Amino acid sequence: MTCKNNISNLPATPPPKQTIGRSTFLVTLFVSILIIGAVFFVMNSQLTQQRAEFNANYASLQSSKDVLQSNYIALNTNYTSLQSNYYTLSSNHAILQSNYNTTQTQKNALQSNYDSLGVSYTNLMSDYYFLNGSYVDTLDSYRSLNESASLIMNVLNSYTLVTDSFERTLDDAAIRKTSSETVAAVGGTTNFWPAMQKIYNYVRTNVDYVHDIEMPYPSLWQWQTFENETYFTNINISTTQNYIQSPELTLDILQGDCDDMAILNYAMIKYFMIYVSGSEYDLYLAQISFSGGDAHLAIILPVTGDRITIIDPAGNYLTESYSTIDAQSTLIELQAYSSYWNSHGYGSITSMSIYNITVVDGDYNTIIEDGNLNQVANAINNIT
Ligand SMILES: [Ca+2]
Repeated sequence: MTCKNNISNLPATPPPKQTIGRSTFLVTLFVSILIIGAVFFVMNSQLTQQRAEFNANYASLQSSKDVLQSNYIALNTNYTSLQSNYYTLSSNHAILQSNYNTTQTQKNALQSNYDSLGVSYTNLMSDYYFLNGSYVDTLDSYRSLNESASLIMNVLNSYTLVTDSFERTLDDAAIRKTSSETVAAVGGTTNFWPAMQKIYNYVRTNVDYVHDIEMPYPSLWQWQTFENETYFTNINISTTQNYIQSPELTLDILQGDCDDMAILNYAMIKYFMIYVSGSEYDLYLAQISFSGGDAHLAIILPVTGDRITIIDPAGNYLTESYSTIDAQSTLIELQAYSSYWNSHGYGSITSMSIYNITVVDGDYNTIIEDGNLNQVANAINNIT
């Protein structure tokens, strides 16, 4: 207002410069407004666009944030689970470590024991080989000793038991040692019956009856079986007044008892059969028991027709007819023989065992064992 008043006071011709300035100002103002408006529009548009982009970015970020949040929760859950598992595994690890340590300690102790046992095993094996060597040597010695003991028992039995003596007294070598006496006894005859008579007479004439001496014999023994071998133990040696002489010894000393005279007579008959006449026949040795308790040995010659000849040089008995050797019916002759002994105070014959010796090796067959007279007669007759 102050200005308007100043202008009205000025000269009528205003300077042109003042009119141009207002229009210009208005135009400028208008243009400015336009420009400002345009700029504002442009800026507003840009702001709107940026805001939309921002909103879009914000939504995207929000979405990403939600995803991350979800992942975070899942990861956290996994983490918690893993943490729990870790604690469990850690606990198990501690237990296993403890067990491992304990086991390791035990393993070390066992290893120590194993090493110690290994040393003991080596020492024991060494001892075992040594002892086994000693055992084998000892067993060999014991086996040898047992064989010697068995041999000694067999030898003693061969001197005291009639049947055990046959391999020593009546094998081929034993009977051939009677050759000169047999040949001398039979006096050149090869006739069987006269030869039997002459041999009997020779023994009767030349051999004196004497009682046996006492001999040791294995009266009792035990045995054990070890590794399929039998070992004698606890052998008890007793003595008995019985001694089975070889024919050679009886001819040498010209004395003996019933078994020595019967065995010599048997050997001489067998020598005659085999080496003089050339015809060998069966010939038995009879072991006899009397009711009075004594025992005896005699020869029985089986003859065809169920007959026998009893040859008993010690008993002074020969089966005869008219004072000449002969054969008689088996049972009748056995009964006569039993009566003969009964009449001499020995009692009747209660049992007889009959043996047929194989001269080749001294082995023998048992015709009958401990039979009475009837059984013995039947056994002999069944063979002849
Ligand atoms: Ca004798």
